[in-house]
Amino acid sequence: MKQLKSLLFSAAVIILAFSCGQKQETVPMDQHSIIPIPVSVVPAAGSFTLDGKTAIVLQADPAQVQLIGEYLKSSISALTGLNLNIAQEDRDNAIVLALDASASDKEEGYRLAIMDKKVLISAPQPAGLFYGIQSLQQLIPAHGGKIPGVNNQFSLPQGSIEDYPEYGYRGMMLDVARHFFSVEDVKKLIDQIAVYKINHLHLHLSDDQGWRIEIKSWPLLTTIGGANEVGGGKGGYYTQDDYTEIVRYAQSRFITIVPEIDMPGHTNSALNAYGILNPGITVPEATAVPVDRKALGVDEEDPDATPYHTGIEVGFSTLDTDSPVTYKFIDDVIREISELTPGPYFHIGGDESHVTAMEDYIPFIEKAQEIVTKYGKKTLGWDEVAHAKLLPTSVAQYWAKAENAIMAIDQGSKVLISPAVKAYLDMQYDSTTHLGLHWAAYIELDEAYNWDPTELEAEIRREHILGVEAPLWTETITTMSDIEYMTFPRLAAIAEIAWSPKTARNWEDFSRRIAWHGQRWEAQGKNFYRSPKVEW
Ligand code: TNX
Repeated sequence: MKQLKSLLFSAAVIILAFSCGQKQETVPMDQHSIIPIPVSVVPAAGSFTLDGKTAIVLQADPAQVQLIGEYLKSSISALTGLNLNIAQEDRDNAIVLALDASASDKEEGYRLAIMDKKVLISAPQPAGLFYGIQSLQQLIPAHGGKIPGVNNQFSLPQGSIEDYPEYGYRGMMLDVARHFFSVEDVKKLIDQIAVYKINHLHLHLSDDQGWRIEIKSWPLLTTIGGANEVGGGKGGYYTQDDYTEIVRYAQSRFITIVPEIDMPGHTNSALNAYGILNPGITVPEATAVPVDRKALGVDEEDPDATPYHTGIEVGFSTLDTDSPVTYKFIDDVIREISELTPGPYFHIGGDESHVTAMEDYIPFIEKAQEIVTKYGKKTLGWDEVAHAKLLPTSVAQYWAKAENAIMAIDQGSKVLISPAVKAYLDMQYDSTTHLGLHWAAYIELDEAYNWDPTELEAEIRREHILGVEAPLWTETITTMSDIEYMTFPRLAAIAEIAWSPKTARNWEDFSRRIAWHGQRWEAQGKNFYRSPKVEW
């Protein structure tokens, strides 16, 4: 009996030891997997133990940081299963979020110190706290799902990080016009890109195939123009309330929404709705589909309106640049969207207007720019807009032609760097990729990583560059899972180019760090491309 008791006792001891007794190995801070790589990481010996008793302490006006504290709480809960309390008083075993002007002289900078009994994230602005949280989350050795932590304790390496971004504009673009994506999908994407300190989401809200945002003064844009997509599906659109919800959600993740209405080309979805805007363009016959206005609840026929474009050919449409109605139309559209948009930019597109004569294109862009200015926004446009006289506050988005980007610079404008051959997320990874296009290039992960905005052209120098953006065009992309597959891992590479100093970047090290992210994505059920260049 005694023997049996002692046997049971030892068994219990062993089970306890395995189930909750020991702590995990701590990976030292200099072997971290943080993406984008921070400016400076100084490891120290020892660890901090995150457990159910750890508190989140807010050392700032709650109005400014309460939501950030809650974001941290829910992120930690998703990763570890721990449910932390939020408190105001300082104490041991705490993650402290402190607004502190001396933490960094950079607007979006932050400091993260992990000590024996405390984690301190300090920053001059709430945005910096949010970025500090992103780095902290990438030091937590658990990915959610099946949690590897023992005894509900998670061991974080001691050390300190000082960090700030290279560029103030770190963006992604989602084309919701070729295929429409729901508010829920866009929110999910916002959460995914915020992890990589992306701070702008450009929404391509209109194109030949679909008009995706409600304009109250031109209601048929959505009833008719919204009811189509590539392949001829039913499309969809955001009500103004939906758009506002996206804007607010993005704000809570320190992401600015940049709305784009592409003009004067890429406008067939407006010409579907209002024949009065149509200068007499021809929709490619093979993919033209008549609009059944009755079926959409619109009684009047409009013989001047165009058929739907269900294909992916570009460059056949234009607004009538001579007609006063056109300017009334774009004034209304820019006004209504600007009123819903707190961010500083309105993107007027301006690309591939192949059927607009240059002598018409130039004054059109200049007028559109004036209207954007009238409604208090700065103009963004694809690089072709540099043919027009740009305001110094306007920004040209370099996607195709360096000479256009240089023309913009020569006029005193800044450029946003999105070269199709490096930064286009719709380009296939290689010839076997089942989604995407390859007109610009195949872009493997190392190709997406190994470049620098200042090394593309001698004339495009650091001081001319506003930032970097990775666009995802969606001719071939129809689901959230498709979005994830084309976006990850490449967006992480672009994010590192936009955030981290050139001197801190290195492909070998990135390929090691990204493998860790692959594990986290896998645990989170996120789709991504398992590049053969990485040992996942
Ligand atoms: C070019 S990039 C376009 C888009 C297409 C994209 C496909 C740009 C300004 N125009 O209309 O969707 O290629 O990669």
